[in-house]
Amino acid sequence: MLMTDTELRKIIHIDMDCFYAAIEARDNPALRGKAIAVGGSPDARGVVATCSYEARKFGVHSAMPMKTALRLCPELIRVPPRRAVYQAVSEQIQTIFAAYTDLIEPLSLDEAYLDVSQARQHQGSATLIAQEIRARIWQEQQLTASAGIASNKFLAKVASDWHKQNGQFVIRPSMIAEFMLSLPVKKIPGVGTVTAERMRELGVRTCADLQAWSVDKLCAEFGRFGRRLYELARGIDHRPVSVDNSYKSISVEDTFVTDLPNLAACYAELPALFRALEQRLAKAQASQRLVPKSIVVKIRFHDFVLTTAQMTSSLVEERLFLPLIKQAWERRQVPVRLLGIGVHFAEPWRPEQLSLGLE
Ligand code: DCP
Ligand code: MG
Repeated sequence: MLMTDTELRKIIHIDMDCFYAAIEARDNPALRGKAIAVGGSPDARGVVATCSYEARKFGVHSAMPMKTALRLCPELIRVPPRRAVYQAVSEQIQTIFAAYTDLIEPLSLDEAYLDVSQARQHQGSATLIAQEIRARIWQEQQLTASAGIASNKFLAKVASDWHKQNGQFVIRPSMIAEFMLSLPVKKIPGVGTVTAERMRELGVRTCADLQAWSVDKLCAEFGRFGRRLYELARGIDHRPVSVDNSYKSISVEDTFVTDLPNLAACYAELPALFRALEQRLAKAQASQRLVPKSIVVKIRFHDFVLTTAQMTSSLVEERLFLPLIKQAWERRQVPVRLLGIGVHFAEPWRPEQLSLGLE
């Protein structure tokens, strides 16, 4: 049988349940069954990296300021992150995956796509392979994972969320057409809050609603993303499981027709640059989780001398670039012909993750 038809692929998406929080509860029995949040201190404007399901009931969620989390859930127990431990667990889990396939695409420390189309175990049954992987994660790490199984990455990821936690769900090719009808558009990668809201205004809530639109109409409304939306709304996704498609960094820059004479002029260019950077980030983040590691400013002075300034940061905020611009400009204090800003990302499955500043 020819395996060139992408519909025949077998993709598993594995996602650990409450990853950091589950590890903390595993290692400290006193935390089990409690509302806990892993993250930085509320006094240091820390944020929640993740929290237990008990805490989620109170509305606590990832990326929320710890202060807000404690207000919503006064009994919340805060646990500082232990990144080296999470990294080590992640590496252990990767070795389990590697027993089944070489085609592994990690999305973060706790999440990966596996293409098991060629796997030999269990007569190639992706369902049984996923079950065994989850059982081995439990045996070796006493942690639970959820899995989604489908013929492409989009559906596998949707499926892994379906029976969370400690569950798995298969979307068979014969189920796709019906499954898509009721799927909310928010589940489509690349459809964020803003696009979903715009779709809602246009009367589109589910993929069935979107299916009623022609390619032309989709492109007229959503630009180049329209073509992809046409496919995704039908559960079609040809993206391969790629072993390393990670963004190392994203940056934007502008060369000015007239040189920027001073620091204030450089500051004045920041809002436009930052908007462009945000757009690039949003696009990239539609396909993978990117964890910012540091932010950087690049300045080329009128005489073409280049300088950069960077700092460790897991946040990408406009105001954070101001001191970097200052630092870079003050080295020469002459007019500027090019100004750029950017973000470097941690590679979640490599040791650099250890330097990730969550606090
Ligand atoms: N993480 C983080 N900051 C975020 C989101 C996540 O540091 N804004 C970290 C902590 C999580 C881990 O990444 O434990 C995995 O993220 P998930 O989104 O998969 O969340 P969980 O695994 O915690 O929960 P779930 O059971 O919903 O997968
Ligand atoms: Mg997870």
